[in-house]
Parts: sequence; C-alpha cells; structure tokens
Amino acid sequence: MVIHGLIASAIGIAIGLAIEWFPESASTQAGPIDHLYDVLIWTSVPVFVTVTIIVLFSVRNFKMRPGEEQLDGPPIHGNTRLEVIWTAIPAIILVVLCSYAWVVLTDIEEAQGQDEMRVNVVGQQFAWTFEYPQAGGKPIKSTQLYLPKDRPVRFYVKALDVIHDFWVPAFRMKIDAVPGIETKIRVTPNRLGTYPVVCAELCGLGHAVMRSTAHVLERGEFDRWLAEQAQEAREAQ
Ligand SMILES: [Cu+2]
Repeated sequence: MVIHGLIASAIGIAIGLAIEWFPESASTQAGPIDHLYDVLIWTSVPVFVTVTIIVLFSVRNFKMRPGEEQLDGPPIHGNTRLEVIWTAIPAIILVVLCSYAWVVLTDIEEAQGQDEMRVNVVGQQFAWTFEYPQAGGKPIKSTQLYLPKDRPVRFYVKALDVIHDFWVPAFRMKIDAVPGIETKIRVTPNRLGTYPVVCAELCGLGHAVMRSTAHVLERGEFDRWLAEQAQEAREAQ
C-alpha cells in the first residue's frame, strides 16, 4: 500500500504541476499565488491518494463473499489513539496551509511602492468603465484598461446596479464590485501585452459579454495615451 501510494502520489503531483492551470502571468502578485497553488497540489494529492488507496484496499480485502450476507463484523468500540491521530494530522495540515495562505494574502495586498497610481473601475450591466483621476479636472474615462508596466496600481471598484466582479486573470487579483461601497485591490503589471478583463460575478443576461481588455504599455507609451485622451476630452468640451 505504501509503495503504491508513493508511486501514485509522485505521478499525481507531477501531472498536477505539469498542467498549465492559469493563463500567462502579468503581475508581481501572480508569483506568490501560483506558488501557493503548487504547494496545495503537493499536499492535496497525497491526501487524495491515501484516502483512495485505503478505500480500494478495504473493498478488496473486506468484501463479503456469496453466502456471507447475513454475517456481521466484530463489534468495534472505538480506538482512541487512532481517533487522536486522524484528527490531529488534518488539523495540523489545515493550520499550516491557512497560515501560509494568510501570509501570501497579506503580502500581495501590501502597497508595492510610493508612486502608486489610482484607477477607478465602474461596473454596470454590462460594461466596464475605467477612470483616471486628473489633478484639478475631470477624470479621463475609457472602456479599455490601459496601464503602465512596473508601476503599482490601486483599483477603486464600484458598481452602479448589481454586484459584478472585476477580474483580470493574468493579474490573478479579483474583487467584487458592490453597489453602495468601494472595494480596492492592488496590482503591479510586470509584462507588456493585452489581457482579458472579465466579470466574474453572474450579473444578468449580458454577463458573458461583460468583457474588456487590459493593455500593459511602456511608461512613455502610457503617458502618451493619457495625454491624447486628455486632449480629446478638452476638444470635446
Ligand atoms: Cu457583471
């Protein structure tokens, strides 16, 4: 049983780690999250294998043969040592994993630098609007999300109607947009490119099309885009 368990665990962990569960990562927060996921695979596969092997062993060795249907097994009155062991081990595993997850969460939610940029995110049925506050003027609004690479961003998320959920899978971070309150998340994009923005909370008939695109640009390019938007806004007035 032990040998079979070790082999099955090794194969399970290898498969679990080989599968690309997430899209390409594009933020500094993605690293610790993906690592946490790998640690969960390392711990959960052996637990699954242990339970399955004991079940299969029991089915094979303790099954009733024809003619034994009316027989009952020996009466069992509990086994204190066994019960202490099977309570203590899962409890220790849970406490360790929860502590580790809490450390990761605290780490990724922390401010990543002094020059944090503010972006307001507004969710409504069925579209996202991104607002870039401008000193002494109206915020610049866009239906596409533009961000500079390597600059920490803090999103201030709101909803106008029902609950939505602002999610860029490549950034890994995700937060509900709730009518009446403002929720916040931090992201530091660290890879150039375009990534899907999706709504992750079923919000009505158009939920599936409540999508946008996040563009991560070089700083200079981002500044040019922002200046263009400001220019267009002035001309429209
Ligand atoms: Cu939605």
